[in-house]
Amino acid sequence: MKNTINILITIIMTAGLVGCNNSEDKRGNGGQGGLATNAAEKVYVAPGDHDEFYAFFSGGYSGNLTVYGLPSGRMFKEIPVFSQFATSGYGYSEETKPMLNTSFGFVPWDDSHHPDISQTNGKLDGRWIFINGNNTPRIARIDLETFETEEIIEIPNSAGNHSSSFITENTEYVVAGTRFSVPVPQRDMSIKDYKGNFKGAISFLSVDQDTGRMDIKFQLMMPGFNYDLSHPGRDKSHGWFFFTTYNTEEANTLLEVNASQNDKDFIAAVNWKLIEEYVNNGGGTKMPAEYAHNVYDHDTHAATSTMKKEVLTVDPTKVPGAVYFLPTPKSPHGVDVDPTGEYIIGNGKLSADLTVHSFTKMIDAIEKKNFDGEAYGIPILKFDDVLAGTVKQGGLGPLHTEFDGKGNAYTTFFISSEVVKWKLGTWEVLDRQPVFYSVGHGMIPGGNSREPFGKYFVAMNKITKDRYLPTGPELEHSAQLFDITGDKMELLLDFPTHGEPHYAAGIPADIIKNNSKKFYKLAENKHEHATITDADARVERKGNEVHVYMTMIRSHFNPDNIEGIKVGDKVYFHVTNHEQDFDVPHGFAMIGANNSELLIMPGQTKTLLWEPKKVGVWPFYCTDFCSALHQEMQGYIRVSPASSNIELSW
Ligand code: K7E
Ligand code: RUQ
Ligand code: CUA
Repeated sequence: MKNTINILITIIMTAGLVGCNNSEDKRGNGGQGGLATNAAEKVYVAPGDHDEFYAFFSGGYSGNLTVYGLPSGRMFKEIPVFSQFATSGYGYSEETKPMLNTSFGFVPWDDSHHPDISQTNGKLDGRWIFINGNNTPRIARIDLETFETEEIIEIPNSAGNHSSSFITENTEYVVAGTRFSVPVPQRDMSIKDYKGNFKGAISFLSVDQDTGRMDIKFQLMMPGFNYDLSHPGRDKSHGWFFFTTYNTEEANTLLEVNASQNDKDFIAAVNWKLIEEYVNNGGGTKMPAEYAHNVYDHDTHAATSTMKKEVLTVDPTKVPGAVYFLPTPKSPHGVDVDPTGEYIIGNGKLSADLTVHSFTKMIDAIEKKNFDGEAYGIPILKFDDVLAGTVKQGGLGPLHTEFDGKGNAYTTFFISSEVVKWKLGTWEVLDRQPVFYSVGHGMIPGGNSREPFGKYFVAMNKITKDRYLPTGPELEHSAQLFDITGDKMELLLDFPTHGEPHYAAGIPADIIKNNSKKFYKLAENKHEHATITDADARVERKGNEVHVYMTMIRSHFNPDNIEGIKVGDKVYFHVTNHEQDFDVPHGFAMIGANNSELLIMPGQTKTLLWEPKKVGVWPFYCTDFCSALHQEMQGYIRVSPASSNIELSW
């Protein structure tokens, strides 16, 4: 057993090199005689034309979300979520700083992995997109009219918020599962006492259907395994949620070896409807827990952060029938449910085969109470009772599976660096294509819904090596676009991605593009420091705080000369953009300000804090080229010594 593990580990460690040495067929044309002009035509979006799909890529360690067009592979936007973003001043402006507040204080960075788009009746509806922060456990909701982060909620009792942020088919819940089990509540205890004492919290966040507001409805306190990924049941399995586990050995050191002892770990099947009912009837235990809930309001153009004090926890053994374990070979990473809701696919990352469980068989086995013992009071179903089939010779190191809605599944293999297309039900391998190199997730637009749009498959590769012009030791990751409308997948395009996109979510552009916000109405601006008419532009002093109520329009600021500011003052520039037109932002930058600039959209107010340190006359200017007279859009602040008694004037 140990030998097998060591061999697998060696293979895993050399995986990158396998790709690199594969120099014969670097173009990835699968021997089809060069990338056809056909491929170029298929990805060509003529100037002025629009792409057919939006694709939202997680940023991994960039903490953000990037927006691409498919099939062109053009990047349109980076949406700041968990990380400060100088381009727009997100996390720097006074209005957006509260978004990054946590119970640990201001945490302006995270590691974002899995975006998922809201659904109604199992179909993409394009209202919101959710994404997880892995490091300091958080879930964010981004509004798809404004493409702005509207809400971030911290997840207490969690660490490594990885089996997140997947949603149920009416967006009833967004799920956040912990990868690292931890002491609950957190306390000072010996790490050696991990086994049996740490807990794995799986949180179900309810989503208000009008506002999108999230709230932690309950936390299921699972045994101390690692909950790696999750997937909602859908259609016939709607009401269930599936989670992969690894480290059911509960090792606390050298997991590489110690968590690979068991031949099988589990997929945990959670009947959330049953738990919801239990909780609605007063079940569960409230426990103290501190976590931040941050909400951005598009009327006030500002965020507020509230610290919550309590969370409702549920012990799974107190709700009979709520949780079962499905034995699944070889440290499964991804778990994916097909569009019919029948097949639950475990991607055992140390395996060559894929294990597919049957939802129908699972329900039968549960009814017959045919169990194979239990783990911490949770019944374990018999492997053979729930097995639907095995996909043989799949490749090596399966990670994630997507669906085209036509009965086919596409699994990514990290070690053998390929995508394998196979048939649901017959488990027959239909096609395999190399990717360059070492793919993580794949994505088919709508692949997480009942109705996938099975036209393209995007492979998100971890290793780029020779695919682009070299840019020093660090290269951007590479995505590859395949046409999957034929029997064989056809590679169309390579394009670079930003940060580390673990996963992506795609949606037909038609569903959201016509709702996209053009600008904010100035008359509806409810910012507490908005300056709606030029006559209200002014400067006010309160002790050493100075508030500048400033307006901007092509191509000047009002006021643009201010005197009477002193060293030691805290100057708040509340700047309102008076433009009322699509795509006319102005910027505001102040010399020596250590918190980036502001980029202010038409109708919006944003605030920059400046603490002048030096006496002098200091310029500020607009940072966004906005008109032929953009270079004229500037002003001066006179800063006098702290002892001066010059009056404010503007
Ligand atoms: Cu496989 Cu975070 Cu979904 Cu990366 S995870 S690949
Ligand atoms: S200016 S157009 Cu700095 Cu030439 Cu930008
Ligand atoms: Cu306003 Cu440039």
